[in-house]
Amino acid sequence: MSAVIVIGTQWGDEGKGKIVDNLAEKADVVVRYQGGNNAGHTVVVDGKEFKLQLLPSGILYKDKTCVVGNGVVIDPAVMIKELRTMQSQGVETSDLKVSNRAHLIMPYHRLLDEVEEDYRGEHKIGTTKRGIGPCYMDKNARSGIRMVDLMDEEEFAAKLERNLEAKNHLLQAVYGAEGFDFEQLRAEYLGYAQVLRPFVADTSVYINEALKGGKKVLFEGAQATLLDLDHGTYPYVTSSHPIAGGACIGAGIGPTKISKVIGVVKAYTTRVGEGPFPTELNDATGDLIRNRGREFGTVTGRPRRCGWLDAAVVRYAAQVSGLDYLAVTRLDILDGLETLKICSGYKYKGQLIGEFPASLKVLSEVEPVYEELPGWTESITGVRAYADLPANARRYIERLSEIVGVPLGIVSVGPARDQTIVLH
Ligand code: 2SA
Ligand code: GDP
Ligand code: MG
Repeated sequence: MSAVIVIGTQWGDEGKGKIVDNLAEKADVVVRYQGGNNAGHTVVVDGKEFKLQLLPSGILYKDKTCVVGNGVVIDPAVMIKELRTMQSQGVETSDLKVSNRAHLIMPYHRLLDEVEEDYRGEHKIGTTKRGIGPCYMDKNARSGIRMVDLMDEEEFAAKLERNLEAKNHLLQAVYGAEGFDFEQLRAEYLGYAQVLRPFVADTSVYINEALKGGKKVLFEGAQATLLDLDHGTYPYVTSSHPIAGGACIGAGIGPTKISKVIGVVKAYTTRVGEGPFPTELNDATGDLIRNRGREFGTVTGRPRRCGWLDAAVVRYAAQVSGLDYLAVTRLDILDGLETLKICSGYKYKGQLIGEFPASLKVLSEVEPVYEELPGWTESITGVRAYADLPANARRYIERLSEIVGVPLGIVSVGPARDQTIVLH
């Protein structure tokens, strides 16, 4: 391994944090490349639960350098709070590098996220309301404020003034909301600048030098394929690029440097927020999975929508990210279910369709084609070798691998570090 990307293959919360934590043991550098504090990664170490939003999961190791890349949008208040929380939990946080090219989430982004969601009414996206979308909008509109600007008092004040004029107008005139005070925001953010200054660096230079020096770099995706701005279920997506290609842009490395791409697959499917979900279960089985799996948003606490494993979704993820192998998580949550279903494809108006539909109208009308497989009765949380998994559990994930056309690499049977079976 020299440069490995870990991505989510479904709608997020597949357990990427746990898999990254597992792989990070052998890495030197762990990099976040997109998203912001809309992400929630829960990692369990020695029975202790750590919840990460902005910091890479590698932070939990003493000897890893963690990088927050240029593709991430940073709410400085959240980053500082997370650093302090980690420190209070005994985590060493000094070896962190934050890209000088990363964009800043401002309080007006958070407020815009709220008022824009309200304005969408029944067409709401179900965002996390952390200001993610409005921040990426400014980035794309070429009016955003970057970390490098925050490090320069004058530059920051000038950019804030210009932005605030436009944002206050938008908030007040269009949404009837209150605006923000320039002086107050300036002082607040300059306070953050002081705390973050030691971490700010040209992280693309750092990562490329690390790779040249033979270091192992792990790229940690947040959200997932079906939430990708281009390849997800648009417009019910996030505003960044969680797919493997996003790592090159969001970290500043060339595609020729990537050695492997790992797709994390939850053994069933979940989604938070709005948008079509063909294998969703609005019944007792869905409730059972939600309750047993404690499927509630890490950031917002929202109940996650639950459904059968959709291998058509994972096959699509393999297509757009070029997956080398699959890391299947949460297989233990399915313990004791008599029968399991895997969706192998979709029918639309009675016809089998090959490609993953771009049209949400089509996707919301497709009929999943299911294969039924027998479940297993025993608990698998104590299993540590692939051969010791019940035959039906193996059959279930091997069938997934067959449909997707990507080999299995890791099977996770619980949240703890040692509840991991490595096949590759
Ligand atoms: P946003 O806030 O603009 O990124 O929301 C746009 C869509 O992206 C979804 N989204 C997520 N889906 C799953 N997990 C996410 N992280 C948190 C978690 C979510 C939480 O780990 O549980 O706590 O609710 C995440 N972040 C964004 C979001 O639901 C919208 O559909
Ligand atoms: P992420 O956003 O992809 O990192 O996933 P989340 O952290 O939001 O959600 C995954 C949850 O599942 C976390 O609470 C993990 O601790 C937990 N988890 C990860 N792998 C397993 C597993 O194999 N079994 C069980 N029971 N829990 C797991
Ligand atoms: Mg999550």
